Amino acid sequence: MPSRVALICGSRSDLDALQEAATLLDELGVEHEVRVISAHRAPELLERYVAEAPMRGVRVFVCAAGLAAHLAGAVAARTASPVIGVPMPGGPGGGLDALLSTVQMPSGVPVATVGVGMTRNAGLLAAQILAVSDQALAARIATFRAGQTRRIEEDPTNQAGGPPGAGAGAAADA
Ligand code: RP5
Repeated sequence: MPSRVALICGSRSDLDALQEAATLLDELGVEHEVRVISAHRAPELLERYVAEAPMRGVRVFVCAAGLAAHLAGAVAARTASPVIGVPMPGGPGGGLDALLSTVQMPSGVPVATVGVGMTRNAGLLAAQILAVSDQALAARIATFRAGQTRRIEEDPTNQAGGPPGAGAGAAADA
């Protein structure tokens, strides 16, 4: 199946965190591909990747990067497809540095920015964007959301299954 979401990070050091977005997309049945491409160390590769990914079916880009986090902005400069930025922690600003680098885009080139390190939310937002024109996916997301609500309602102290929505099968167990 062709990839519908591109998950890109700026360094191998971001990869484990980005995997949480991949896991969420797996749970929702959304095809995706993962790449490590530094906007600073490999700008030409990034340029080629952004140009070619839509031909494989990619419709949304998720970009996770820390420090001077220009990855999402560099991708957004090269595509009119939706770009979701994930500022990564680890820099001297504890992620605030990356947050500002990611979110403060100039007028005309938006990046939808999620919270610091919130790769899972980025995956969910990517799925929600695709679901605007995919009723079956919209139904799976509704099931996912109902599941995390139900788990809270059934266990008000929220002890049983970890954080709401966490864990394999979250989309399927509602
Ligand atoms: C950014 O700088 C990366 O996205 C990563 O979050 C951070 C550190 O990268 P490495 O020095 O670990 O490759 O470009």
